[in-house]
Amino acid sequence: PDLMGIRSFDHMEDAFNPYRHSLRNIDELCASIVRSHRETSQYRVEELQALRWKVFSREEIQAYQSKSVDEMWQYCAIRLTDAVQFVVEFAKHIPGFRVLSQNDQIALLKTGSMEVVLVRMSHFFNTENNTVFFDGKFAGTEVFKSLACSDLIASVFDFAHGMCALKLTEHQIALFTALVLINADRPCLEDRARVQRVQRDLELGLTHILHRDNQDSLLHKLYQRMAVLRSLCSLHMEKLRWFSQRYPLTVHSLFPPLYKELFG
Ligand code: MHQ
Repeated sequence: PDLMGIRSFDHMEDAFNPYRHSLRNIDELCASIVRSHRETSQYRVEELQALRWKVFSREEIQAYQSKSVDEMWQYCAIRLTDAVQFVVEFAKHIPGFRVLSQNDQIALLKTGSMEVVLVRMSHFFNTENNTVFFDGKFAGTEVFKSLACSDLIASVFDFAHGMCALKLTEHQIALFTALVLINADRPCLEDRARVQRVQRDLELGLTHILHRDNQDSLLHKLYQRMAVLRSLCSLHMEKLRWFSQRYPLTVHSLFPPLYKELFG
């Protein structure tokens, strides 16, 4: 009877404050994701701040512009893959990601890693002169001219501009990118229910920190950005198909294996 009493007391306390237990877990989840985000961010904020006005010279821009299409694609694929590698590291540190099957982890990375790179890119973006930190200096859209996909580049820069306008904190970016990655709507998932459970926890986490920051209205805007991300990534895939039809050998023998594994 004593044991029963203790049990029912526990139960009553739970019923009195149903979120007490889960809130502590959510706090821990948020803290862990923020830590993972920090540890896997490619550059440090102070580092980039110091380089903010280091832009490419006219000669350097001309050098990028006079590269051939396939040379520039290969070059950018390598830079992009570097950034993706940090995102893979980030994913591996998210508590809910590790528990998923290998196949589901790969399926989520295939669709989500590029999206996370684009969200992170807004951190390396200078809105005052519309440049992004690329290859050691800040580059405008003209640097990417020889890729021959100016529509994609313009959309990616627009997206970065829009993200910057939201002025997200480091915590908000960490939770948002985790949620971009762990999305139960992605194709080819084996255990969709499990991904859904992790996604729900992350949604609770994001809602929780937005509420704490007094910015509940951001949630809706962030979901809107997710839709834009999806269209940017299908445009990227479309360009890649176009490119690999013209330069199959470049993709086959010169693109980084990870890039081919995720996007090819
Ligand atoms: C990183 C630095 C960086 C490097 C490369 C041609 C191709 C493979 C992809 C930047 C599609 C074009 C990329 C170069 C375009 C979407 C790619 C080309 C952060 C990310 C960033 C700025 C990449 C962003 C996406 C770019 C512009 O630290």
